[in-house]
Formats: sequence, C-alpha cells, structure tokens
Amino acid sequence: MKEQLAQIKQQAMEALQQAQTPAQLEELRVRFLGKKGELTAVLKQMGKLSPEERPVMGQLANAVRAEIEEMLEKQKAAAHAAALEAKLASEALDVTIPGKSVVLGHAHPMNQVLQQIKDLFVGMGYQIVDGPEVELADYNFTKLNIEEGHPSRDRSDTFYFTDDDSVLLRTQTSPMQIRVMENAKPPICILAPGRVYRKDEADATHSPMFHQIEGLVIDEHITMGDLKGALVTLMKKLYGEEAVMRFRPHHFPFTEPSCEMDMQCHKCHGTGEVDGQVCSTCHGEGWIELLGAGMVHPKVLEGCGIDPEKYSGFAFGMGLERMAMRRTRINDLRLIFDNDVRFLNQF
Ligand code: 2NM
Repeated sequence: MKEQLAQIKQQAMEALQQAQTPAQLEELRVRFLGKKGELTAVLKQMGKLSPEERPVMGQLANAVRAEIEEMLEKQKAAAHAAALEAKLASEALDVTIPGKSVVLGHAHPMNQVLQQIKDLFVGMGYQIVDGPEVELADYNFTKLNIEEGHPSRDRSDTFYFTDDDSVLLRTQTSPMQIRVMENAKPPICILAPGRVYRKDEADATHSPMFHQIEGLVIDEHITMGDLKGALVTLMKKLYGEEAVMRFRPHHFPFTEPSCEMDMQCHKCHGTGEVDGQVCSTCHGEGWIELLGAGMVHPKVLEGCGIDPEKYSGFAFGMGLERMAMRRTRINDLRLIFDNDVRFLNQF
C-alpha cells in the first residue's frame, strides 16, 4: 500500500508537470483525486489493514493528497498565467495607430439658408413662431381675405381632409400669423417658417411640399418704408451690399397695396444678355424675383380684432427652396429633396 501511494504520487507529479491547459489539469484532478480516482481506490482498501497500520497509512494518504493538491493549484495558476500571457500577446493594443475618423455631416443647404435668415431676423427683434401644418380653411383662406370660390381654394390646388373643405394642409404659413394676430397685442414682430403643401406635380420648379418663410410686423405708424427697409437690409446681408433691388406693384388678397421684390441679376447686371447670349441666370429678364409683400389688408387686421384705424403692418413671404437654389446655383428643385450625399457634400 505504501508503494501504491508512492507510485500514485510520482505519477501524479509527472503528469501534472507536463499538463499545459486547465482542461488537462482538471482531467488529472479527476484521475487522481476524484471519487472514482486512484487515491480514493487505495483508501477504500484501508479496511483490510490492521488497526495499527490504519492511522499511519491514513496520514500518508492525506500527505500524498495534500501534495497533489498543492501541485495542482500551482500548475493551475501557471496555466492561467500562461493563457493570460498568450491572450495579451495576441491582442496587443497599439495605442499609436491613428483612430478611425468619424464622418461628420453638416446642415442641409436649405437648413443653412433657413438658419441664416432666422439669425438675421432674430437680430432685428423678430420672434420665430411655429404652427400646425393641418389647418382650418378659415385660417388658411377666409381670415386672409381669400373668399369662398377664389381659385386658390380649388380642390385641384389644395389638399383637403374633409368633404366640406374645412380642414386642409396649409398652402402658406400665413394662417400662423392670423393665429398670432388673434392672440397677441401689437407690437407684433414675427417670422413664420415652415412646410406648406400645394397639389403640384413634382418637376424642376414645383414640389407638392415646399418651405415658406413669412414675416409680419404690426404696430402704430408702420409704413411701406418700414417694409422696404427690412427687406432691403435682409437681401443685402444675404447677397452682399452691392445687390440692387426693385419693387413692383402686385396683387395679393391679404395685402393692400401689394408688391413683389426683385434683385438685379448679378450675372448680366440687368441687361439680360451675357456675351450676346440670353443670360442663363435670369433667362434674359435682367431681374430675379425674390419675394412677395405688402401692407396687411385692413379687413385682415379687423378680422383678427386689431383696429386698422390705430394699427398698420407689413407682411412678406418667400420660398425657402428658391433661396437655396440660388445659393447652390442649381436649376432643378428636386436636387434639394433627393438627399443624395454626393450633391449635399458640395455645400
Ligand atoms: C406673401 C406676400 C404678401 C402675408 C400676409 C400675411 C398676413 F397674415 F398678415 F395677412 N401673412 N403673410 C403675405 C403677404 C405673404 O407671400 C408671398
């Protein structure tokens, strides 16, 4: 029995020395120390020994078990350290390698123009207002002096939600200005940018959804001079101090008098010709249409509870996509909405 124990010890030590992995070590633990292991098998024979021999052999067996356990722990620690070493070596981290660069996007050219215009108006004391895109016909048309039967209320031009034509997708942002006039007391000085909808087939110059920016100023003694000052200031900030502007009479139901503002073509300087050819920028017009404006109609003011005898005001509206098209020098509106990054990255 003594020899058996000595043999187990020697075999275990040799095997443990050679074991490389935690799995091999576990296998050896089961082989030598497990319930059905070699050491247990020897211990089971203890019953055959004389009472004097039993404690001696018991001590010896325990000493062998302790030595094997100690060696097992030592080898486990070594295997673990080796595994960690190998992992660290294979996963070596080179902190000097340059990082992956993050592709940073930028504002869409239309939002760039919008932000610039908003900044300019906020600088002049305007408040930016936002409102519903689903509107009441009352606010989109009637309160703007666009009466029933007016061609712009036609079902072929406007998206209606209801059979009685009372709820629609707003065709302009002016209903927002009606809402402000009804709820605030002058002085009023607001800018209403937002999406508007008209039943148009998409082509190079039309889209069923586009963006408008409308402004409104109401106070005592507001004149067309104030309108001109505000709009000329805006356009010179946008297009340069040397930009030349003109105002033409026009008609809108919600303003009286009404006008349109043009900028002299920067390419042909108003002549409509470049090197004997029709100017491609203004199509020979010599002028580029910028916006519509006017003095708010007394009927509109009165309908909102503002006394037209005491107060007057100007309003204007412009298309944001058109501004973005001028800035990006493109002639197809659809490029603005396609969101092709090859196009957008140029701006
Ligand atoms: C335009 C042109 C002229 C306009 C008028 C109003 C309101 F609500 F005060 F009556 N808001 N916007 C207006 C005036 C809009 O867009 C071309």
